Amino acid sequence: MSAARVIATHRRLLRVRTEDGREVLARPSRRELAPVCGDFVQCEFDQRHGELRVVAHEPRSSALYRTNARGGSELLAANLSLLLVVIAPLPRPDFFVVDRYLAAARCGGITSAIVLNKSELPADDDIERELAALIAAGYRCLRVSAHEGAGLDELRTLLHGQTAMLVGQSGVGKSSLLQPLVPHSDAAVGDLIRDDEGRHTTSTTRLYRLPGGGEIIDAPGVRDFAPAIDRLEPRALGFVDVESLASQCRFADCRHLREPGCAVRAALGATLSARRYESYRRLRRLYDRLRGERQDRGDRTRRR
Ligand SMILES: Nc1nc2c(ncn2[C@@H]2O[C@H](COP(=O)(O)OP(=O)(O)O)[C@@H](O)[C@H]2O)c(=O)[nH]1
Ligand SMILES: [Mg+2]
Ligand SMILES: [Zn+2]
Repeated sequence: MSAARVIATHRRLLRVRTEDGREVLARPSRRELAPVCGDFVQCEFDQRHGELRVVAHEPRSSALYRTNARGGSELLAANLSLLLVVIAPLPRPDFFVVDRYLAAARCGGITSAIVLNKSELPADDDIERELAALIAAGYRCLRVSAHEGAGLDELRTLLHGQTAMLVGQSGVGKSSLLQPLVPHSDAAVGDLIRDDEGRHTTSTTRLYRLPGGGEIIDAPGVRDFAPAIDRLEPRALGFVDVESLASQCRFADCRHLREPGCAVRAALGATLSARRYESYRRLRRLYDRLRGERQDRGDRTRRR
């Protein structure tokens, strides 16, 4: 048995870095085992197939989960210390997606920050207003330009010693940011392959070592993102600004919707941005709906 690190995944196919520094292909040994990028794993050599088999993974210090198309929880990456949510003036940011990434990070034990790339392009007032709201909520925001190099030293300093992951909509420049950060990375900018559903995506999630110490994971771009609901802390769903107000609500189980004596609603428009609250409400609705559906499924299974 030998130790390794999962550095890339493409469905069930894995690339791992072994202790002697080789990068080799591997597959999980059993169906139930689904290692992800960032996982520390134990491997065995399968003589019959001439391939490495991952037989177990170490406990995860943090984890980023999403809700998949079937409403289930799906692990995207493990052992991250920093989630960088990348946006750009173009394509236009969807701040509801940004909020949901920040919530997933919060509930997964991962620090997060916002990176505005293509900062040499003008950002309109809407974008500036939303960034100001996120900074007020306590998030750090870096302005960088992969093309012109602005802000990259600050980004390098932030990344030092971290295991970070770049997430965000396709086209914001995640892969472009990798190139100055990881010299000789084979990060393919605009490297498009067709996935099973015929959509264009970058092929894999991949972990790179940073020259100054630390690691960075590039993930395929997404159009939408929702955190896994069973990973969300029920009181504030990972919204840090809601969380800091929730202790003052009259009821301990306040959902911050229509309950009397709600400190979150009382702060609306003052210390809590109306859009952040709307974003919280949408996630709350999804949370209640998916939990309801699970309850129904559970009831049906029990009746059988
Ligand atoms: N103007 C400008 N364009 C950029 C910058 N960074 C990346 N791009 C462009 O944005 C497009 C998408 O970049 P890519 O790195 O593939 O984005 P990803 O989908 O987030 O990985 C490419 O055409 C890049 O050349 C930047 O700092 N400024
Ligand atoms: Mg990319
Ligand atoms: Zn409340």
